[in-house]
Amino acid sequence: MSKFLKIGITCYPSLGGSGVVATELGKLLAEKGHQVHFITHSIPFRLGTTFQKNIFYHEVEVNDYYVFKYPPYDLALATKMAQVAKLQNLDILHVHYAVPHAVCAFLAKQMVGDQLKVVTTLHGTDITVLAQDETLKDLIRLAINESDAVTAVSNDLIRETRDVLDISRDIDLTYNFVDKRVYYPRDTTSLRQDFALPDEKILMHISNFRPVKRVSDVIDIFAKVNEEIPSKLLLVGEGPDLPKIQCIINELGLSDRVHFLGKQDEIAHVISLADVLLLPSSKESFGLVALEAMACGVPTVGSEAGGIPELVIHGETGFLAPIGDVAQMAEFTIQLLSDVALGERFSKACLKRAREDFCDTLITKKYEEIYYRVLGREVPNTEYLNEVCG
Ligand code: GMT
Repeated sequence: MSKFLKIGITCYPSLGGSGVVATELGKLLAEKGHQVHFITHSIPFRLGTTFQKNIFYHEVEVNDYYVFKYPPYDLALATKMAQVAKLQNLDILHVHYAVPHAVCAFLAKQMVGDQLKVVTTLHGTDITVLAQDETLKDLIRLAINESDAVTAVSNDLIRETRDVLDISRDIDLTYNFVDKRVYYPRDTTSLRQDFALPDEKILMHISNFRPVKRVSDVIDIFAKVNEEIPSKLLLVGEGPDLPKIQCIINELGLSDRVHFLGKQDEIAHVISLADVLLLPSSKESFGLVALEAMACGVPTVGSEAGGIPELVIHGETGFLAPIGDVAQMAEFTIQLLSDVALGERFSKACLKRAREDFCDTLITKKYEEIYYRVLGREVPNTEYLNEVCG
């Protein structure tokens, strides 16, 4: 029997950290020799379009026959999962985000048989928002209970899954990770002068500008910091709250101090420009962007929401305050920006923590161990599973 596995991956291909993590995981698994089949409605944006060894893409096409008021995407996905699983002899179907992916995987398994093992990774709002909705709750509970393994991206999300769905099954902890070959401090000497004067600091916020991100808190924090320390704010990303945020910035007379960068692909370059990342979310199961910043040596000032405290160590790699406490977050930011030695210490601690505790090699290995476990197979004792981080 081959030590390498055939793994199907379904995720949201075009948005969010869950799609990023799923795609990066698929790429790393393929590099290690596993065969990876992405089953999605479009090519995951982090995958690129050039041919990559061991990576395959299967597009979900939806039948929009005229009798349907809503084209049945979920059924098309479940059928495609089953077809790919049978045709390619998949060992594992790894689905990211419970709705609808874990439910579709459950259906696919009914069509294929128990030899196909389903691993579900919970990412955040699939539990903290959708599982609170009575129209979805029982379905999500079923999909989670019927998965062969369930993982979640923080201990806080594991706790909330158990509480909200009243389930007791094992859930593995699989933190988010970043590719260390991509996320490291970049030289921004020439780029920095496009955004800030030499004596100005750069604060940054990166998100999908949804209400849970509390972007208006970002502006309040920035306004307070800028009164004490000349600074610029770089806003990266787009989303429904962006127009409202633009109005607030204009009303506060801060428009000449804020740059809107829109969506950016080369996040490691962009994030390396920052002296501090602001993440004041009301919900955040992990906060991938804070890890991306950490891996580039940039500390985070943010809220204590969800899994953020598992990632950002208060007083070591950033500062955290209760959700909505913008005065405290501004004070912490001022402290960090005005004390050069403290900033350097935090930056070093960030690099060390990202490398040692959220290493791509380590987390990929953890997922592989889960795959072999649900298949009832020994983890192959080969060097490729024993690489060390650091
Ligand atoms: O849940 C969402 O709002 C979207 C989701 C996503 O697809 O990016 O974000 C969640 O998953 C990320 C990857 O695991 C986490 O880093 C984010 O913290 C989490 N977002 C929330 O919990 C709000």
